[in-house]
Amino acid sequence: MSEVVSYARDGRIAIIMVDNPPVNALSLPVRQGLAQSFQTFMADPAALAAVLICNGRTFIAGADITEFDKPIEEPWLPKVIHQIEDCTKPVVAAIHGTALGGGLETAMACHYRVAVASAQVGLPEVSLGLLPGATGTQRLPRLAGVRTALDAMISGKPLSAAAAHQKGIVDQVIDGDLKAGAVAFAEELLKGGKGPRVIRNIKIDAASLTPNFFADYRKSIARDTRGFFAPEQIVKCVEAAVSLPYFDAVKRENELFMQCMNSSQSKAQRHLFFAEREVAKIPDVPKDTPARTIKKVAVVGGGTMGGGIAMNFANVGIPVILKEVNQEALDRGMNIIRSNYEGPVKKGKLSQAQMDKCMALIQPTLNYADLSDADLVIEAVFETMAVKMEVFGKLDEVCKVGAILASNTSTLNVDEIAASTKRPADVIGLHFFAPANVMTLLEIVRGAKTAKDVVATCMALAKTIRKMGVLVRVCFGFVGNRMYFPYIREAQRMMLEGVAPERLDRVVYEWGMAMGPHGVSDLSGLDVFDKLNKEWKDKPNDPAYCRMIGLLVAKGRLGQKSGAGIYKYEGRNPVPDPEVMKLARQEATALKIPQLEISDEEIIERLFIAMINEGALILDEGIAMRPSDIDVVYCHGYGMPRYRGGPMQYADSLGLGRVHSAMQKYRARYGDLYWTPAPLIEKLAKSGKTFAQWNAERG
Ligand code: T1G
Repeated sequence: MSEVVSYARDGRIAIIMVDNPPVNALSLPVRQGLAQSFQTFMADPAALAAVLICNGRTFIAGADITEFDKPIEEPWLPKVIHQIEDCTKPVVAAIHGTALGGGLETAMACHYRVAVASAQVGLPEVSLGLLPGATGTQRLPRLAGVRTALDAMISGKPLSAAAAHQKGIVDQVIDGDLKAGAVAFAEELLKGGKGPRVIRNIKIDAASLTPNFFADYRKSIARDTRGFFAPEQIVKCVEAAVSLPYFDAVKRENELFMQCMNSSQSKAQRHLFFAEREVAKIPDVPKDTPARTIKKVAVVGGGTMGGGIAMNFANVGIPVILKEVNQEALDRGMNIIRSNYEGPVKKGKLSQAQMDKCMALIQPTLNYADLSDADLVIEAVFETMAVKMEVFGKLDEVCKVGAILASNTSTLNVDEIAASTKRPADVIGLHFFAPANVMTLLEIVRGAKTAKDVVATCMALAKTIRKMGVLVRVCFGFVGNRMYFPYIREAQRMMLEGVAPERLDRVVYEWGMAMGPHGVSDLSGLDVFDKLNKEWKDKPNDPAYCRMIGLLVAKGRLGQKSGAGIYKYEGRNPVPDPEVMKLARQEATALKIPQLEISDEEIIERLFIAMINEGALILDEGIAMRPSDIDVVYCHGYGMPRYRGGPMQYADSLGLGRVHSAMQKYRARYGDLYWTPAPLIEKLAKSGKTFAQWNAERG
């Protein structure tokens, strides 16, 4: 018997148990063990039915994703799936935890499925750029219907046991002990003379589909799946399920699965899956570092950011005090929060009771004294060092010993802020991204003196408030914004060289970004960028640097908020403004900047290679711990599509040699100032290695 799959008998019921921590993934030993155990089951005359169950925290949570980057060894999962299904004695899957991907596919190979109420089932392969490649695209439509199956596979979202039962995926929800319940279910089958229910033999009722069902379905998912490869392959598999005999459709599924698996998109999305788990691992802060208890939070500053930040804590039941300087500002802050909750209530995504509960957890105040028992205080006031220093001086006076003092600054020096207090070890940066109650990224800025338990506390807190916490060090712009500056710089430069904003933004949108750089600049506010540029001590010595932003701000064109910026605005809709390119041409003449014919490829190259080079400098300086951390920052905070995997994964997909030669090409045209390759890029281009290989070798 294998170590990860055991065979035993409970009376006349065989118990086949998988025990492969942490999530019972279907690694090669598990597939071999299952094949062996079901052979034993069929050869065991005393076993009249079988229960497939898992030890540990969950039923099988899928194929072993770590196996995908090497040749998958036999027996492949579909073969084991059909061995289970072809058993002539009934097999019952007993589900707890999350039966996901290959786990649910294995459960659907079984003739029946029972689950505890807390269990979830799903086919999330699409989030890995894959499709359910072990007959899941054929079984789920047979069990739950075509529409439910498509929705589950395209969204990747799991269903609760109750929902799965209601849809016919699960046959019974078990109260009490799962194994006992599953054995009892199997006994009932035997008593009732019920044999195997072979899912593949269930006919899909194609007549129930409207003539344009698949065309309409494709339209309905187009916006949410823009640029992704796998979703269309899933729809094709379900079309095959409806129109082809089962094994022909399974063959089609396998062909499309291999296309997905070998795609750069899936490599990028699988990279992100592991990257999002790696971010929590801090080499010099062990996992068991004791965290401080955070029972009460205070937010100083009730503006858009402060209000959004406060909501994150109220949403998870943590009381928050919101402090402002005067009643008018405080009322405005509370109204921002109220309207942020009213939106989802109106859309039915939040109940009025839930909103009321969250609102009741946010206590407004004008007095610093009310912050004295807060465990964590987050400052979200005006982005100038003088104002922040004043706030931290007050916090130093009133906050209790052991309180964590955090700044939401997006660029200022957290070490300088810490130095203005008597407790620099308790000071950290918590950089939320607007809208703070929506964006999942949280840059956790570790100061030179920040205590390890403060780091551990904030990393754990990020998970609690459902944020992706990425630990970064102090520099101007930390990781995300610092890499965004050269990206904006190149977009601005190309405007002076004759590339209209609407064209550049369209090219970038088609590449996959949620919004082009000019649209983002207008959304964030050109004055915000202009102020940063003015405050930036080491600003490049280049008169053309973001010149158009400065000119437009001087004309009162601040972006969306003033009705005009790089674009004119009809409501929130950006409209190209010929005046802007006229101004750009005038400025280019004054600056002696030639108009250029710039291809779409050059637009993408200059924007993203400038960003990648800054990322390499950030790694050289130790501001980010790993290249994959940078990728998490960009896919959670800057609208980079998951199928690109992030800037550093994108660089790896291009090859660092190509990145390096692009840098040299632009260096020849523009000089060393912006286009000198980072030392790490020089090194990797020479060695032919990727950022990922370099990171793995560092250990
Ligand atoms: N393969 C390998 N390792 C996995 C894994 C998997 N499927 N799932 C999780 N891990 C590791 C993870 O990297 C982490 O490792 C540890 O387990 C705990 O995970 C053929 C092709 C199950 C909901 O997509 O969604 O089946 O960091 O931190 O928050 O059609 O893990 O500790 O070293 O996430 O409690 C489809 C992926 C695969 C499910 C648990 N299945 N996993 O969440 O723990 S493709 C999935 C999850 C497939 C078939 C197709 C979650 C979880 P480490 P964790 P968690």
